[in-house]
Amino acid sequence: MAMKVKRYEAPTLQEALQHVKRDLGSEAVILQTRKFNRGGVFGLLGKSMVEVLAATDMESAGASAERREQPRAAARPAQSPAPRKPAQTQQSASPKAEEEMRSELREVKNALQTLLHKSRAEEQETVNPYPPIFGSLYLQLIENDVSDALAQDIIRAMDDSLAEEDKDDEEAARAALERQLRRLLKVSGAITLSGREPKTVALVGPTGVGKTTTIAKIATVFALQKKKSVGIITADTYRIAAVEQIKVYSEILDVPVKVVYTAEDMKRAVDSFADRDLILIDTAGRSHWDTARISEIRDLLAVCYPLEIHLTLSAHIRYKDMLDISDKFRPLAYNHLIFTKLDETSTYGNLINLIASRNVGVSYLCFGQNVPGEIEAASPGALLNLVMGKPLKQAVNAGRER
Ligand SMILES: Nc1nc2c(ncn2[C@@H]2O[C@H](COP(=O)(O)OP(=O)(O)OP(=O)(O)O)[C@@H](O)[C@H]2O)c(=O)[nH]1
Ligand SMILES: [Mg+2]
Repeated sequence: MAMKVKRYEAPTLQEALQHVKRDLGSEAVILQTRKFNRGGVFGLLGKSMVEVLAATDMESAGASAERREQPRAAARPAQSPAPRKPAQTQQSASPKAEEEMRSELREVKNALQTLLHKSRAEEQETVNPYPPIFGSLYLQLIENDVSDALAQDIIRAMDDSLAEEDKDDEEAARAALERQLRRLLKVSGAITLSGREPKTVALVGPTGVGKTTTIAKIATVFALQKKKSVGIITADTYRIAAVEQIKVYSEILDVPVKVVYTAEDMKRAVDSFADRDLILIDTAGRSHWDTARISEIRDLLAVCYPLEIHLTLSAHIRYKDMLDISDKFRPLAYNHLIFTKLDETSTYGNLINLIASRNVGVSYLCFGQNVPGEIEAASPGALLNLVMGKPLKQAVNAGRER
């Protein structure tokens, strides 16, 4: 005789038992019941469910299925074919058959016991040890596009950093989250001038991300607000309009601009700005797949070391593209990140994902087309506000740390 063991899930025990009865018949033996949570975050906020393990012998299961299929036949025994032996009649089975059945039932019970031990052990490993506030903070990170892996790392680190008695305290949990985010957020902030030598800063990156606009914004901050002497060099001679664009800004700002075509030109231009506080170098936008053109930029910049190289990225692109771009521009040895077009997205988790995966600090955040303005030196506070879903302007202003 073969046994049939099945697992049933339902929101309540009653419903689960109804399934068992319908499926296996009323002779089914209930071997185990347990409650568990389905879905949610780390098993939190999930739906409470009941699991029932039930067993019956195949014959009675078959009989019950047959009874379900032929309810009328049972009501009219005279017209029906010879009925199958119902499960109850097993009482009249031979002692040998009965012993066989008992021994099989024992085997099934043993097997089930082992299985249940295993699943309990697994359950204990996966059951969430975190309090509900951790679940809602985790959701907040996910809703803001922080990657699942990073969000889980953050929650785990929060858990490690908090004393047991503080874990249910919302304020303590939020403070722990802030600490973890600040730990991850590498920020280099505004360009600092080094003193007697001019600080030389180049912006590189994909096409149309806002390099030229950002150079104009930075030039404004230093030339007009900080009253520093600034020189601009453009190596973007690829598009005719590019030179015109930078010349317009240079006239408005009253900042000299030099156009360079070759490495020798670049060297001369940098030398000619030796008396300046800040030299800003604009480069042509390059597709990150165009390794040959990225190498051209590297050759041009090679003559003006030491310099800071800021990889400029649009904040609204996919995380995968950010990773690809940050990889493909590596030959340029960039040492800072600028995020532009923050105004063209509403979630900022990607910034955190990228910063956490690259050992490069963020210098500036840009959030509009207007020059001057719509640029802010990056700060942990601003990034933190952004990733926690504060409105953009509020986030960057509140993040200002002077
Ligand atoms: N919304 C928004 N638009 C921006 C921002 N920065 C630049 N732009 C716009 O993006 C477009 C391209 O800006 P550019 O400064 O020419 O970009 P680029 O990286 O120099 O472009 P290439 O030199 O062609 O590679 C322009 O329309 C800018 O006004 C920003 O922070 N937010
Ligand atoms: Mg440009």
